[in-house]
Amino acid sequence: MPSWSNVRADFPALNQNVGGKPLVYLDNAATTQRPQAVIDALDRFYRHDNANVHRGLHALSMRATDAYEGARARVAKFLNAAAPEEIVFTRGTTESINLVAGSWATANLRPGDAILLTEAEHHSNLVPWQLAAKRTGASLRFVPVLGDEGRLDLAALDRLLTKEVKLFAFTHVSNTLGTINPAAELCAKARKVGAISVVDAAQSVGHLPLDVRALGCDFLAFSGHKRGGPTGIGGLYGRRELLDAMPPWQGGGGMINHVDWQESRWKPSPERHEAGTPNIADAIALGAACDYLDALGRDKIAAHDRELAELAYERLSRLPGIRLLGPARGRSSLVSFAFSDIHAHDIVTFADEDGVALRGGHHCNQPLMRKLGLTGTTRASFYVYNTAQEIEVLAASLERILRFFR
Ligand code: C6P
Repeated sequence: MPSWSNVRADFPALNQNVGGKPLVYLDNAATTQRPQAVIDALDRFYRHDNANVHRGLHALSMRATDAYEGARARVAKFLNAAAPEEIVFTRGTTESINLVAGSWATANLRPGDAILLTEAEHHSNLVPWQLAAKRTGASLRFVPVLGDEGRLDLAALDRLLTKEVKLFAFTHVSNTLGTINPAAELCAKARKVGAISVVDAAQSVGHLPLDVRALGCDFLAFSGHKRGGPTGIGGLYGRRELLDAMPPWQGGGGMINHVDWQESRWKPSPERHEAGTPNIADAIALGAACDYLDALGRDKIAAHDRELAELAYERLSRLPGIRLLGPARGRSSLVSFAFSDIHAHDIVTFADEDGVALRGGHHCNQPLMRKLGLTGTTRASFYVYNTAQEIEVLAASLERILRFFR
């Protein structure tokens, strides 16, 4: 049973030195570390239960199928979906958004329709819609973000959300600004004009308590690896009637009821959208990550994240010449900043000498960076195992870097 008092001990990769210094891992928005419970779930599956799912009648295949479908039910419970069938396993957020863009958007959008996005979207929630717009003749609209605080311009949103808008896709938490968008309010606004809502929850699932029915979203995309789960697994939550009405976006084994030479008929969701052998072991380990996070307590995780991010924002604001992005308070678990005289890649390289792992660059938000007049930022992002003391190590490292460059 995990507990906050020894949470770091649950994550083996944290227990190492980098360049002779204890590792301070602050690149959690890119990917978190995995707890032993997740590593054990992978190991157990491959040692004891490894077989393909939904196809075999032998003992191992039945055990693998039960564990895989059990993981789907576990993820559904984690998100408070109405049924396990509302969860489609995918490679992650990017693939989930591409699934909706490739299937729902292709089937439903026409010339004259509009797709509404925000200016703070990750490329994974922008490029698939650009492709869908090209295919269907729909246009793209963008809700502006206001200044460095990065909050959405809700007055502009009300003007942009006209009846032509058939789909509103937005990020719950910005991976560059740390802004938390009012997701339930945005979904309600979309519903009012009859638009489908798609929430990019890459940076919120496993950080904020999240309930898809309370949010009132139609689709929600997430990744396992940003919340203690394995890479290569994530999911798409979709309302069941939408998923069942959508055409398949990929064809292959496992998703059909009947195949003939010229035509085939599809299974209902979720199988319809999971062609081919799925990522069985990682889905099962994702279920183990849900158990781990629930045992820690999701309200407590959110409070811990927020406390560290606000502490970091306050501590770093004392560094001369720093430009901090995103709101000072009520922010998500990351702090993003820039210095006009030092490139983000130099900061990340020098911080690495102090054992501090950061990320520098455009964070897959190129248009937003251009709007902010930046080429990139440096980002420190936190998770359950990070501490206030590590923020002091980060601040000391940045002070050393400033002294070196100035
Ligand atoms: N952001 C970051 O360092 P995937 O790669 O499919 O797991 O997640 C894509 C994605 C989508 N939306 C948001 C808001 C994201 O932050 C990400 C991933 C990483 O910020 C890698 S660029």
